[in-house]
Amino acid sequence: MPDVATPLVHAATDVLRANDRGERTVAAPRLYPHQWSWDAAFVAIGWGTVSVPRALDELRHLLRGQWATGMIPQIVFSAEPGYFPGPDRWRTQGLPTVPNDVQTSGICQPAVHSLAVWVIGEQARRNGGADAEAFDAFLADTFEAWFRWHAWLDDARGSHPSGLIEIHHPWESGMDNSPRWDAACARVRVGQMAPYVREDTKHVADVEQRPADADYDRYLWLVEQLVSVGYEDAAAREVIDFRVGDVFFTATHALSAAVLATMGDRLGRTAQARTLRGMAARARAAVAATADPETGHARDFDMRAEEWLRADTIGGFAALICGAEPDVYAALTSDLLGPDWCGHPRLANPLPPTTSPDSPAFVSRNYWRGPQWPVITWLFTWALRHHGHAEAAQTIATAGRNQLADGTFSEYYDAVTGAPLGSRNQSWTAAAALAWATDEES
Ligand code: 2M8
Repeated sequence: MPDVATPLVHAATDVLRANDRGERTVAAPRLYPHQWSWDAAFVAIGWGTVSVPRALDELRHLLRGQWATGMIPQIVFSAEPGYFPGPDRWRTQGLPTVPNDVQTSGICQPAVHSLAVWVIGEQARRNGGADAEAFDAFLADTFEAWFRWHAWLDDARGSHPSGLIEIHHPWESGMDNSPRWDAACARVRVGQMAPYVREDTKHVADVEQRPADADYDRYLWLVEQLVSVGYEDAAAREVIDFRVGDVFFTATHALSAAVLATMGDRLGRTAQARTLRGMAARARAAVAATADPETGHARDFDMRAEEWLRADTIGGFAALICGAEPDVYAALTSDLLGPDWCGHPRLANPLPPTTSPDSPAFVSRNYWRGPQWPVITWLFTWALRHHGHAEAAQTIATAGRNQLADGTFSEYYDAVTGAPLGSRNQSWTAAAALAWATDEES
């Protein structure tokens, strides 16, 4: 627990406790009643500031859903109702690679898990005693599982000559309806499929905050395409309409594989650590190679159309997550803090918007098309500090904490008005508040 238990820390802890279902935390109380992959990683970081054993349980529960391939699925389902699409739409059960005692979706999300293990490990080390012991035992037990996750990404999703990790669904990016995917989504040809009813729009005040129905048609159609090949990796690469090299995902894989390598060395797993460092280096080089010659910002690559995807989004700053040459890193940091991004005069809070306010695709209140997401802000502050830019990290972290002072722990915030949007009491938003409080101590 942070030494200075501020009202914000108390309130954030209460959110996690209310969303706690024993060994897993719902991503949000009504909108997302299951365990999401990258949410669980951030949530575990938040729990780590409250209880290291509880943080480790969160990650262990997520790993119950890991496929035999090594993939960590986007959702580990619970029996709670109210979310669509559920297991009956994903139809993963009974497949040879899928665990038979847990229901999961059939895609993945950004690989921030080993980063979470690292952050929790640092907390455990600071706490010492039983927490340090529990962490060491956890790492020895689960190292192989995290290794297999990165190895699967590198192998099944990293074979394109660009070296970028490919995704087969916008949901795999975690930034579902980001303008990053507009051009690639426009190429998805929706075919015949069973009708469906959305649940998400029943849980938000205004449907304009969520993806459009046309987006959902594509999302569901891509699921059909994956079902048609039994989620087999090589076949999926052939049939899927949406096949994109995701630069932000690639950056999270690079960062996580690098910190997992360091933990592997400590465990004496030197050969695996070397392999992980190789993966991290390849992924980092792939991110660097995407830099737009004009702006220096990272780009995604459409592997179907074989063309770069240009969109002025937070994805452009992917290299800040995985690291880059010092001059490149410094230039990107200054851009992020400058008048086109955090310092843009239209913004209510000087924080990274998910899309540039100057982009024609910017919508200040629509999901990943403009709003600020506290958990993404936290990730950037952690990475900036990790890569030696503590001052920039502190500047953004201070603004990030101010944004959370409204106490709603919202999923995202209107970039222009500052209004809270999406779900209230979103677990990973509470986790970001807790992580910031502890970052200041470390
Ligand atoms: C959002 O995505 C889910 C699908 O995965 C949805 O809209 O139903 C995204 O913000 C994603 O990044 C996040 O992990 C998930 C749960 O918070 O919600």
